[in-house]
Amino acid sequence: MRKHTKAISRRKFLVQTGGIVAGIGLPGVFKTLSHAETQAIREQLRPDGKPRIPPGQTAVKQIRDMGGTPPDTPISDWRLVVYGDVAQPLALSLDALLGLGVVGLTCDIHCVTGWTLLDSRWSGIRLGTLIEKAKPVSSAKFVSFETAGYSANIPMVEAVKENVLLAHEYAGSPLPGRHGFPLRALVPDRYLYKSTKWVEKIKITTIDEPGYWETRGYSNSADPWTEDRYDQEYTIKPADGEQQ
Ligand SMILES: Nc1nc2c(c(=O)[nH]1)N[C@H]1C(S)=C(S)[C@@H](COP(=O)(O)O)O[C@H]1N2
Ligand SMILES: [Mo]
Repeated sequence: MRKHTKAISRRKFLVQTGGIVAGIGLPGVFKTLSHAETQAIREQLRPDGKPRIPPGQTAVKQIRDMGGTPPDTPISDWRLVVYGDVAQPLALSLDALLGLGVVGLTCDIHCVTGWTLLDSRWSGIRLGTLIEKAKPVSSAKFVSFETAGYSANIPMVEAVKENVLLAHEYAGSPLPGRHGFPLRALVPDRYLYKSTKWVEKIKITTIDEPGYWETRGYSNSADPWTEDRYDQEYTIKPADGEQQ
């Protein structure tokens, strides 16, 4: 595990974040699949042999709006900036970005608060395509997705996977504002806090830079199949049942 442990008091932590409950997962009523539907899907495996529904997750029928605050950039000024340890920094309009080649993707998504949405439909450009264009230096091993007040980081090996997108459409329509219009990161095989909404900058680095939740007690790796939800070295752990 990484050494980004911060020793802050639980009280300060809760004051800073509004509490994990209100911060990362807004509680609320949401429709889950029926018991029979869930049982059937629990037997399904992905092509890589992992279960469709990762341990500790419940399948839901609809994407949940998990909140967050969009930046106030006017859409006419919007550019996606790619910077950091790259030979070719980029600043692309949405049209220029989409000109790199839009692909569709149907995937399952997993929120650390416990919901999984199966077969969600997205389109966008592959992050790998963009990274290639920016020509990272050979020692660049990490990618951060940044927007005002939020960021998330993933390793380069994950970033270049085929199912990692910068998505501009959800379920056949432009992203709704609350889900990241005009563009969000989509990293289906990590807990969804890695998938920065309203992404404006992609930073490519040689040293890992833990993002918003990664510096507030959540796992840096965020692997749903090992239930890697919390940073084991973090000094403050949420009590059982506190998430949700
Ligand atoms: N900019 C930004 N992106 C964000 C967040 C946020 O608060 N701000 N929340 C993250 C978390 S914790 C989750 S679960 C997903 C939720 O995405 P959704 O609201 O589209 O379901 O967005 C992620 N991306
Ligand atoms: Mo989340």
